[in-house]
Amino acid sequence: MTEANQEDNEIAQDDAIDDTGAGNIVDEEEEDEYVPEPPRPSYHIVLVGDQGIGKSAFNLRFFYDEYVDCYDPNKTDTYSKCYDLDGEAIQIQVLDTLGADDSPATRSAYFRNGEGFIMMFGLNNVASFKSIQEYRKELLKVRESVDIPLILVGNKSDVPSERKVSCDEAQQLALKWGCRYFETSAKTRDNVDEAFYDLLRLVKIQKY
Ligand SMILES: Nc1nc2c(ncn2[C@@H]2O[C@H](COP(=O)(O)OP(=O)(O)O)[C@@H](O)[C@H]2O)c(=O)[nH]1
Ligand SMILES: [Mg+2]
Repeated sequence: MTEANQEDNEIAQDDAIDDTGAGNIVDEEEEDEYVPEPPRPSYHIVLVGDQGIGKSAFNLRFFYDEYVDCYDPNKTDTYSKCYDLDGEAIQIQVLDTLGADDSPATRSAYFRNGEGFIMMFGLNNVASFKSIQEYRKELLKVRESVDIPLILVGNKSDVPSERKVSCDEAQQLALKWGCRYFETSAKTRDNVDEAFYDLLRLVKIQKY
């Protein structure tokens, strides 16, 4: 074989190898390799308060940016979504409760297991403002601690003409509890994200 022929032969062999696509197979295998995502930190939030004050509307506004005027008052459910908290992907789970209609055993269970609590009352509803103070006593009793991430929320700020609990009264209560107070509207979305965000940061500080 001449030198030129030998060179041609080597090139032909290289081409033959390339034609098999062997190199590509290796690449594809590497690309297809399954690398599971690390689990996202999870945050278990509980929405507490009397019926009719807007817990479900508040929750659905946060989760789906929808305002639901007539949500089944007897429905208790857990909602879950991925959320960006200060640049970190986290998984939020929110339990939307029934308030007084939950049995004491059910309430004890979510008070025991929740990591952050939205203590809500209706700004147009004095009874719900009293109830939320009772719910907090119950929560503290179950946990045997006062160091629990929670916020106080007065909902329905979009109807100031119906207001029955003053901002000052609510702020005084928040001061006594050592927590932040938010006036929100599930209807207009006012302060809904701010309230959630604040609570999630409190949970993060305590949990991680
Ligand atoms: N004006 C006004 N109405 C609200 C607001 N949030 C809830 N509602 C209404 O209050 C009623 C009870 O709301 P819902 O979310 O079912 O209360 P829940 O029983 O605490 O879950 C519904 O008719 C809602 O449309 C709000 O921010 N503003
Ligand atoms: Mg509800």
